[in-house]
Amino acid sequence: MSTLKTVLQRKIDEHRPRTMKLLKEHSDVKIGDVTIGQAIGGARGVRCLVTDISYLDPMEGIRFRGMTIPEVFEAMPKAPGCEYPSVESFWHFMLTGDVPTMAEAEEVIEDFKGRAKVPQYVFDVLRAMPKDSHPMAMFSAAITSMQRQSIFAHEYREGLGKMDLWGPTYEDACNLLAKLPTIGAFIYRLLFKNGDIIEPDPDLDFGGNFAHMMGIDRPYDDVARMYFILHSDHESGNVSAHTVHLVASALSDCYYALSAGINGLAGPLHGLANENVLRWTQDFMKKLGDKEPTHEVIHEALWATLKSGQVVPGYGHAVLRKTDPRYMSQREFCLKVLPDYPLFKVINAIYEVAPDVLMEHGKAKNPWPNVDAQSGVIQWYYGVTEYSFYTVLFGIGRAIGTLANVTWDRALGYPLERPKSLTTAMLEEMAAKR
Ligand code: CMX
Repeated sequence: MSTLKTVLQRKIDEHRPRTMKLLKEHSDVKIGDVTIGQAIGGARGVRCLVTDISYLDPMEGIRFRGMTIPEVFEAMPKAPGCEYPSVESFWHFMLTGDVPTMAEAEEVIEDFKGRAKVPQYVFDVLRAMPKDSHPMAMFSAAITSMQRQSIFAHEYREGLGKMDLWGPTYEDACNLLAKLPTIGAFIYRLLFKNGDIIEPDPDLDFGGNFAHMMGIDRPYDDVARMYFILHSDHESGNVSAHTVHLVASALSDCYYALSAGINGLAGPLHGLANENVLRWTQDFMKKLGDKEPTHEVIHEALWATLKSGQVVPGYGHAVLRKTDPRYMSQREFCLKVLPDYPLFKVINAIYEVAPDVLMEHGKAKNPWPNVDAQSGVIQWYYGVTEYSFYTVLFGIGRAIGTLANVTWDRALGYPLERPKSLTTAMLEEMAAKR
């Protein structure tokens, strides 16, 4: 067994009694109430999910396994010449909560290399899809098409016991995750580079190989590592993470569960917002022509969007109540690498104007930018100007967190998710009684 799987086994053995004790001795302890507003309003703030992999504080933002984003980037081992840690080392960290040594990180990198080969039929499926298919539809289809390879589905059919199901889940998660850079880059080059596919380089890590297959030079490998890690997880209630958890709770395997989550990520209120930020900004710049993107014209354009009934993409959040630290992390990257890039200047000017406009508008509970407001400009700078591809990048990252969660869901024997619904008449009756 690999070092990672051995450490994971030990962590699972240590953790199981904690969950069992909570279930057996404290099942009836209340952790919240649910109001009619929450039942109709998308279950905002309802505490009914458990994960130890990440936690989102409304004011502080995300912590992965208890660490802030800067702490993660600082602590994780990095290959010589790289400023960001490998995705593989982060995978080790997300699964176990332990910062891996360089040797442990290297072992996961080698392990992933052995799992990365994408079967030919996946490429055939992608080639058979119409060229105007959205990259997210293609990404989801590619993942679903590989379901036949699920070790979990096979071992479940063979009668593997409930508490052993995490083993094949882990195998599926690693097998699937390791293939995603090749699938993502294939979709990109098939749709946008005349099908001129670049073969993977078996010597490279997850991020390095992705950059290579995209056909983009260094430091895009580091950009890819940063991007995938930043987008990996945002606790469990967001649409993509919750969908993966929900679907996997039916003991659907990682392939079914992740493709379902990818479909949720493709919504404009969720991951697709990063595509829409660039679409909005490019439209704005086109209309602007030679004019300066002054605060006044940005103010006007934002109000035009709001008055047309649309949301300002990249701003607001269901949980966060301050600027997203994932936004800040990417902004710091931009300030260091591309401070004078015109598109960054516009994105920055929007940041200076949009929160006030949204506050004046008076609807959004959080007027501050989220991760999606800042990610596209970095891609654009490195030549990835086809913004319909951006959410695939988000999806590759999101797979890290959601697949780690599904592995733990099976390790702790979490049951089928099945909240209860009520009718409108029942709510009316309850409201009349108060
Ligand atoms: N522009 C305009 N209106 C906004 C807004 C924005 N950026 N953010 C919120 N609002 C509006 C909502 O549409 C809602 O209006 P109605 O009462 O008319 O329905 C009102 O403000 C209250 O919403 P909220 O409680 O502040 O936010 P929600 O939890 O309902 O929604 C989110 C959160 C992210 C969907 C919303 O802020 C939004 O639509 N933002 C723009 C899209 C976006 O950037 N999504 C990406 C989020 C991060 C991610 O998942 O990738």
